[in-house]
Amino acid sequence: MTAGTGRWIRNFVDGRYVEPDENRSFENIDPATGRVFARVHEADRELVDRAVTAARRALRDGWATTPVRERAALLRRAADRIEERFEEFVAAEVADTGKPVTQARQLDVARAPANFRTFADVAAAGQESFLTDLAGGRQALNYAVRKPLGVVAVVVPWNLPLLLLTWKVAPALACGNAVVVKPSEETPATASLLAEILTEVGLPAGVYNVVHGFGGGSAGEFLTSHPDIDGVTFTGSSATGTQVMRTVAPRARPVSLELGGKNAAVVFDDVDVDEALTGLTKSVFTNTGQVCLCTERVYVQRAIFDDIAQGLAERARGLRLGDPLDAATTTGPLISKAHRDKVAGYFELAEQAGAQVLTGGGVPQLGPDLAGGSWIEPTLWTGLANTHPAVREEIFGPVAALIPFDTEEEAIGLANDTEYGLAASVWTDDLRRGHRVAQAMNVGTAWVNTWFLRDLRSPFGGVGLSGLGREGGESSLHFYTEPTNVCVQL
Ligand code: NAD
Ligand code: 6OD
Repeated sequence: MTAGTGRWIRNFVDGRYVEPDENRSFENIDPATGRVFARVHEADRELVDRAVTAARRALRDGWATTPVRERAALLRRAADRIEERFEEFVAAEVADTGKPVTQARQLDVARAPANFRTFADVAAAGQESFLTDLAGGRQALNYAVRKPLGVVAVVVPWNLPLLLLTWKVAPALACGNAVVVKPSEETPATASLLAEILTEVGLPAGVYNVVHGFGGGSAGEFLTSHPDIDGVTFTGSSATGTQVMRTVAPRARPVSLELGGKNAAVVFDDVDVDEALTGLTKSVFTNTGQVCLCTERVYVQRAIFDDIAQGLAERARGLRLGDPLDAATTTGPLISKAHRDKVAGYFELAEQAGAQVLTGGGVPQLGPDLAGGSWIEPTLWTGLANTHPAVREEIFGPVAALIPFDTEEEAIGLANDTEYGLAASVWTDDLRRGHRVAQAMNVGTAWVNTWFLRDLRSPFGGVGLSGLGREGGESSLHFYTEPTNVCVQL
């Protein structure tokens, strides 16, 4: 380590870690303490170009035509190796994000091997084929041959770094693509660590590359504007996603966009209040509200509005903020001071509009060790109109507004009155109503009596400002391949 701050997080290009350049580097901050825990080498345009060139060469050298069973076997070995080095990934993820170690173990890192295994299985699926009836009783056989898309740019955010990275890298590799990955500047560690695993299990050089840096004017833009990429898969904010779409548009490359959300929970008065509160607590506060699927709008049928409002506030007060490495901690900090300023800005806006603050609304005092971290109190409001910015805009923090409703129709109208459309959850004991309301939600995923329950074979994505396209199961196979239809007259 030459920068005097602990260690380097390095780029990985063409099967090797790149020697870091101190003059082109930035700090990696632990958001729980505000302390620098590593330096990151920022890739310049030339290094991004080397990564794309290496990826192209690796495809030509045979990765694209490697039999799918060999690719799948390699992915399964990667899953095994991640499990063997599980605690290293947990430590890196916790240091990068400040998230509670229990969550990192149960959700973030656990999903990486699951992503690799799922897409190893899914990739072995067959090809589409069908017969066309022709005049005179003849027929034509049509079949589609799916080929790798090619060099895929993978750009991901900071909230679930390894989970979201492997959610894209696993299907891309399973389908025979080569990837250049641009992790978030806030959370670069696990993408670089994953390079070690993929090398150990025999992935050819150039198939997995990592370039670190920022967005505009840095590695993110250098990569997505590179003339030799064949597609971009992006997860992040709606504003950046639409910018990436513009960048890629002149070359008409496919994009998959998984963007922001302003997700609703709709709670009917037939529920078991205690069970609904357990689900709502999870959906509002998991990962300090920094999951694109988190609930920020809670619509509650009037008869149980007070019970849910008071009960949820009590659960929020029971959350334990503190040392991420303490197994009893439930809630970590926000990712950065800048993000905390943004969230706190909504606290002010809500209070100016006369919202009642059921709990929270400030910055907690957590003692000297954590004083430099970007902590914020879990916060709940009532009394806000559905038109207020805190109810319309994605905040991405541990916050929600509770709003009463009387009828099912009104609840559907309120929940769908948004530019976003990522996810919703419906809480009811009446299963017919559950199906009816879930199907009426204008979203990519609607849960009934649960939240963030994932079968990785199902299509995942959003509508409106929440994104474009679907990934997961066969949807991933479709995005990460290009079909050539062959038509043979019989
Ligand atoms: P962001 O859009 O700021 O950044 C995402 C990534 O894009 C980062 O790696 C960043 O460096 C890069 N980037 C920024 N500007 C770029 C540019 N001009 N060109 C190319 N790359 C660029 O998002 P964030 O703050 O890291 O993440 C939080 C957001 O992500 C929230 O809006 C959240 O809802 C969304 N998100 C969505 C999903 C989903 O599946 N729909 C999942 C997780 C997070
Ligand atoms: O579970 C997933 O596969 C997924 N893409 C989750 C996204 C979470 C957003 O923060």
